[in-house]
Amino acid sequence: MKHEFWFVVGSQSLYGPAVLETVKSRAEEMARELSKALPYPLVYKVTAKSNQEIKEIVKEANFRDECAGIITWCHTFSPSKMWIDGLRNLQKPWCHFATQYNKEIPNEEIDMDFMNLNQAAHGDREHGFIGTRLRKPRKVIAGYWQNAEVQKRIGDWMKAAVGVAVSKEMKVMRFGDNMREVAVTEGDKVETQIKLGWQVNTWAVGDLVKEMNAVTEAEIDALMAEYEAAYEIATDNLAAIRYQAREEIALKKLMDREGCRAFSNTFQDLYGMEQLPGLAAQHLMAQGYGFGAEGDWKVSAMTAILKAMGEGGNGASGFMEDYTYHLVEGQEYSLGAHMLEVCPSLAADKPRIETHHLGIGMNEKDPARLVFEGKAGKGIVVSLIDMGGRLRLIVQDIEAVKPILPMPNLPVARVMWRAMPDLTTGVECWIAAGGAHHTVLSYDVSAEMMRDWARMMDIEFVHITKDTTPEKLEEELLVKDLIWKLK
Ligand SMILES: [Mn+2]
Repeated sequence: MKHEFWFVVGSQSLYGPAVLETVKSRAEEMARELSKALPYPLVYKVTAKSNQEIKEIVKEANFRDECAGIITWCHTFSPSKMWIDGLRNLQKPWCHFATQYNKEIPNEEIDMDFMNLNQAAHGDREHGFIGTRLRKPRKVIAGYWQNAEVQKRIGDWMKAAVGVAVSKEMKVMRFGDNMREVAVTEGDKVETQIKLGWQVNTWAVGDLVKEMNAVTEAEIDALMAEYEAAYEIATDNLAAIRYQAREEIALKKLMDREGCRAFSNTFQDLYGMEQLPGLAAQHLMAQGYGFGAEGDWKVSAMTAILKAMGEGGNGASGFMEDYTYHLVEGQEYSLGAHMLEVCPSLAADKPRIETHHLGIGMNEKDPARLVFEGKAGKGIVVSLIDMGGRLRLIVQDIEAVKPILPMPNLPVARVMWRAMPDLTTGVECWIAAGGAHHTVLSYDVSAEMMRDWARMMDIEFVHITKDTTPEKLEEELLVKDLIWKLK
């Protein structure tokens, strides 16, 4: 799907054709220039002057799949009663860009004609009022349209809006149910489909085994060549790697056939399989598929959504799990890893393929997996939980470091980070908010993008930052619990 955004510029007929012609040509120029700086094209659509024009463009925006959202701006004044019908019916993400064509007030040139043409300062206030009065979720970005930081913020909002489009089309393929007795990986799939659009359905492990048996040696040879190019083979057990290739090919075929871009499985249900998919799941994640272990379909879909939002970014997003802490004073860190399945897009260096014994689950033979250290840098961890009747998205700012210990006997990929505001306060806040042990860790999707995404999806958002205190958070959670019950 090629995504684009539509530029809808507000005005009114009062000004006469000459002014409207200027507005149109400037809006076209701005859309053209902005498209060069933004991650997705901004297409100028209309200078809206009437209720009918606005209704028509909104109808089209709702209907066209390629339209991932609209950006509105009022070059002149644009009376807001004529926006009511359109905005009430708008089903796509909306950004109100409060900007103006000119950067400076021209000292000599400014007169009443200039004032009538360049009225964004009051046009955008009228426009903002109706958005607020309608309680319509939208992003407001103010600033000069040629400013790089402003353009970056619009670009980030676009990525969040693409996350909305991807969410609405999300299909998750499940093999096996949730790990027995685990609570946080559960959730109301019907409510989630209503709210986020996700289609979460199950396929028999036997279907996967059947597909694996149909994979040819030639197909495996081709994927082995890909592995050899991308990773360092650090095991003599090539049969184990070939088995993972067989699993990956079968998983990919099944998902592509059904239009799924995420999957989950569980080590408690591997009938007919020799190895828990490790390398297979990791290499699929590297291609943009979402994954959640132990039946965690929520984290699986979120992984795919963050990967889509970060597309073109310089970092990465991947399925993660909080494993263990280093609690030495001054060196407090979380060690994140998983049994096998950590996405190599998080890797600082070329990952190694290793095979090791795995004692947990129905695993019969030593599974091949990628082992590496995660990158250093600022990032976030994200958890979506079901609060019973509603979803809560929790985002915590983190700072990843090069792991401070080599941990030579740890047979899995590892990422080490400090949660904000500090490790133990951060843990207190995370636990108070109900955040899961499974997360999506991202270096290139920001907390602001996740806030935008949550607003567009109309779900609760909790952000734990360097300034969060357990006391303030406790109050925030109490208030939000009440608000979301009233909603
Ligand atoms: Mn897990």
